Amino acid sequence: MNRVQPPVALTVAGSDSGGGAGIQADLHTFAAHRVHGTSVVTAITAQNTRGVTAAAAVGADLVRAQLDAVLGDFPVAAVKTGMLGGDELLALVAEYGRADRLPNLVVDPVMVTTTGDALFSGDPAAYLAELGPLVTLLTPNLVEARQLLGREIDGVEDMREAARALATFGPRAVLVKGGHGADADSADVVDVLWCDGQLLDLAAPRVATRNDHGTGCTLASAIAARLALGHPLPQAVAGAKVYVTEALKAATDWHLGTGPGPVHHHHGRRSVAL
Ligand code: PXL
Repeated sequence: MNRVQPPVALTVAGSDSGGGAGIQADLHTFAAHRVHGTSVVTAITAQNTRGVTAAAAVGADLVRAQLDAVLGDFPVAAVKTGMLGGDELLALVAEYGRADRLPNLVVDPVMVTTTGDALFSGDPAAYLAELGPLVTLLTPNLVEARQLLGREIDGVEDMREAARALATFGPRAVLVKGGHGADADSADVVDVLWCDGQLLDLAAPRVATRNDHGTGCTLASAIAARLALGHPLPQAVAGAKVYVTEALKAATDWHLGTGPGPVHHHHGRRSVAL
């Protein structure tokens, strides 16, 4: 029996009613890491594997109240942000960051779903201006990195350049993810990590699956969970990538909806009901 209490992580993100992305993916991921998950809900999406049919932002006052409730009581060791919806909640999160209340801050700059639905209505440049210096790790995919920088990014050398450019806005580290890249036929997916002035290419085998809904949320929250557990940043990123690859592999045969379904967050573990 493990009687040691778990570290605490916080996700600030939107709800995905289909349970594959957003808050639900983050809490699954924290639980798989044996980290206690707390959550601040920023938006509610009506969503399944086929797409988003409705969405509403949670008001800034209620988001503030959730942040105060969690941060005023729990020893939060790491924070992940996902869907912030627009400029107002972005500014609110930045306010808590500037007050030093968001340790080990992993920011997934969520802009659109993989099904093409917009999840951020604000100015992409505001992400860097507001949050840049407060961020431990920024995790844009190629689409988000293009929007943040306002230019095309093609190929790994360009991703390295983009990571360097994003790092000038002040984060300790930037992970530019190549998973949705044009080079979909290559055997490996290459992400580029800029960390403490060094560039690293991180390759992982490409998993042939249609069930990739929520992989970005899952990766960012796995990194936050590992930071909460005390892993150094580069190791947290590398370990989280292995976790996501295994979660993708374990769900390849799932048909939980007719569109791209969730990954298997609890792969490798027997049900507690067995
Ligand atoms: O993966 C981006 C994302 C973030 N947050 C919510 C989502 C999605 C993608 O579907 O639904 C709530």
